[in-house]
Amino acid sequence: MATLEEHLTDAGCDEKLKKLILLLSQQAKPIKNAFVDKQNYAGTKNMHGDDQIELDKWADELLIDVLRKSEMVKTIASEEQSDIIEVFTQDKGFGITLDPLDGSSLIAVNLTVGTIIGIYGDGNILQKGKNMACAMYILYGPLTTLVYTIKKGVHEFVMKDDGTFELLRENLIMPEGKLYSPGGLKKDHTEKHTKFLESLESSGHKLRYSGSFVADFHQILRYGGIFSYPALKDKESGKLRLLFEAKPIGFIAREAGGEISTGEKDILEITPKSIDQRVPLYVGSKSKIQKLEEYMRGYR
Ligand code: P6P
Repeated sequence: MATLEEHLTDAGCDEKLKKLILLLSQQAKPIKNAFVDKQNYAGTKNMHGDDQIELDKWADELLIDVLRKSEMVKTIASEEQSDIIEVFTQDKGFGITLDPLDGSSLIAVNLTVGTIIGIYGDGNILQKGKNMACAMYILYGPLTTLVYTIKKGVHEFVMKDDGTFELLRENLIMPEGKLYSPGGLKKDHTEKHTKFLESLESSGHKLRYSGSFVADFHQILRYGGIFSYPALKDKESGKLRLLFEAKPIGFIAREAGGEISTGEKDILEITPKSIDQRVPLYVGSKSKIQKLEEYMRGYR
């Protein structure tokens, strides 16, 4: 089966972008190897108020370091950093958004977590998600896998012992499906969201929720359905981050025939106002998102 490098070459991927994607993929093995002895809480919080484990910080530093040294990157924003990092040696280059270890608290209970990456060709990470050059994620689960798109389909690879990636599935298309992932506490759900979830249950949808967005999304990508982390009664922007989670995952969802929405509008059309911006988020099968938006817009 094709390697990630062969697949990118066959897809006609821009040489520098290919080099960058491969460089990022090569960090999967060292990050996975660090799982065993870096899972204690570091006693610090990130800008979003999330408690950091040692691995959050270690993976973040590793990725930022290799990106700085790559001489291909102008701008880096990470969920674990409070400010945008301008790589001053570069007057042009790619912009990168990182969620180094989404769902990291689940490592302690041996559940799947992942690295979510967005890549912007002109270095501007504060533009609409639809303009991305690439979105990818690495899942550290029973297998270590990598999913990427450069708007030429969505493709999945599995990591081999030597840390290289081999094609597992090509041109993934999100099925209609019948899974749903209901983020947030029920007591904090708005009435209209509660009624939406009830409609999914009454139409036979099955609940699947792990607490790692990237892992829960991957299940929706493969089996179909809808993931939600909605506006809450006390947090109208919900919990998930526009830059680090919503835009890259939405870019992949769209390319696989799915959609991503705030419930009212397309998240890939939102121009971020700040790097810590949160958005209410529904991502899943196109028809489900379309029905959801009609329902939410018409709700009285
Ligand atoms: P809750 C992980 O911390 C995360 O950012 C997402 O990966 C996940 O979907 C969500 O938060 C889980 O939040 O409130 O269910 O713990």
